[in-house]
Amino acid sequence: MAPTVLEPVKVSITLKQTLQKKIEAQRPHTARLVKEFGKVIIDQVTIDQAIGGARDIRCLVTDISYLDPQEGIRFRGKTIPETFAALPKAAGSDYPTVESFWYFLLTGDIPTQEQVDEVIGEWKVRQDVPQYVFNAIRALPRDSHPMVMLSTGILAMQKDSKFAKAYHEASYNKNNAWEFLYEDASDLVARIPIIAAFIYNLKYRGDNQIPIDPKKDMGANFAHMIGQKKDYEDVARMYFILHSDHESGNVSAHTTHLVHSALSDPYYAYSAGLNGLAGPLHGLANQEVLDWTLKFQDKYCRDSEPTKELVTKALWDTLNAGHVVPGYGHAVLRKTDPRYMAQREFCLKTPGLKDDPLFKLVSMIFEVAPGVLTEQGKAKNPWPNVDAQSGVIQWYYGVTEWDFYTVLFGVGRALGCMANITWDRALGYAIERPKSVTTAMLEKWADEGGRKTS
Ligand code: NMX
Ligand code: MLT
Repeated sequence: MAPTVLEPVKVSITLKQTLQKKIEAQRPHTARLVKEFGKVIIDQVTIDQAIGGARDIRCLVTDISYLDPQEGIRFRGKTIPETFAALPKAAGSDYPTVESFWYFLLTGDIPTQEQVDEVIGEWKVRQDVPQYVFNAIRALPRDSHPMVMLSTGILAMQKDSKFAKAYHEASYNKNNAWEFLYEDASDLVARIPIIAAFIYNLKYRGDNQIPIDPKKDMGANFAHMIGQKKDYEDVARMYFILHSDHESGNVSAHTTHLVHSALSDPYYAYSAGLNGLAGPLHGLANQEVLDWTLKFQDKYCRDSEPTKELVTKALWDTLNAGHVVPGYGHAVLRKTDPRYMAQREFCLKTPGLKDDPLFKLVSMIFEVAPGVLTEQGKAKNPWPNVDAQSGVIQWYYGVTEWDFYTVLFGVGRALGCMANITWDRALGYAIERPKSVTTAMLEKWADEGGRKTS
């Protein structure tokens, strides 16, 4: 692909300088908490948590987003509608650019238009993906899952990691480590949509690659590069922002944080995070939802319209076969995911989409599934999550290759993961190393009525 280098936009204070000020202001808070209040108890651990996926144990710290079980996600203290309302919008659009959101995630500040333009320009310089990355992806069997291709592409870039190189140089220290991390993190978020578009075109458009449009922001350029029309630009912007971050404990964010905590660079760390996102209980659920819905149409509605009765039967058939209902339930949320609602509202306000048969079917599942899951009585949360609604939008706009949907999730999730590990380095977070115990120890503590701490 042709190199794209734009003249840098001049701003009085750059994103990196703003970030530096924020980091310097935050460091004393973290240092004081550890030094003066390090032994203050914030949680306790029970046997079912130790065996059951560390659910709800408070042992990660991030200021980038927080997930309340009832309310859902807040990015830097703002709900989804507040975030969309506050950020400067892309030209001619009701949605913010992804670049403005990146600025906000990293700093907590709402950027000015000038500051957004600086990031857009910076990403244009950073987004030239080395040819060896495309060669590595091209060398994979064409029927590899697109998540394998994305993870491989990200990992391939490791050889040019600025963080890994700096680590072995005399100038590297704990104080400035974040600056090298920031360089890799910014390169990675700028390049991942280009790699994703390359994979899409390689797999589904006969390797018909489309060059970067240097005049477009990230969301608009992604739409352009996968051969979509203008009306997909907001879909891309909304999708990437909504999927960016969900506090630190989810599998992709936690994996990225864990791997980076060994000072593995962002490429190693996010490639690993993507491998976690590719699991059917996590990000792959978005392709599973489409698969389930289309199979439902094929099996139950060949000669009839979908009805609530047929959906109910199909849901029970899924549960009775021992499978999960994809797109429903959550480890933390106990209400409908506001990311589901944001996408549903997008569908309802988009002429054509609101009357689309697949959207109507997804809405019918929304009416029926929570009751079925409640009646079954296993899932702690019977309500839909982000994945139950995202695929139908892609499908409507012609991105019908649903095994690509988790790649889209991975492009968005890079924003949150990269912002988080930039701050991990800024605040000097330690290598992660929880303690394990044996079953015999648990049985002893159970007999004793609890572990004796002395
Ligand atoms: N369909 C059927 N059973 C479910 C569902 C569901 N949608 N959700 C939870 N359960 C079951 C779960 O498998 C478990 O069964 P068992 O005791 O036999 O192991 C029981 O209910 C209790 O699970 P929870 O504590 O409610 O859920 P947990 O925190 O363990 O898991 C999920 C959370 C999201 C993994 C789970 O709800 C699920 O598998 N959902 C379907 C897959 C999905 O949509 N994943 C996407 C999540 C969002 N994302 O993008 O990452
Ligand atoms: C996510 O966005 O990561 C999912 O909703 C899963 C989670 O938060 O655990």
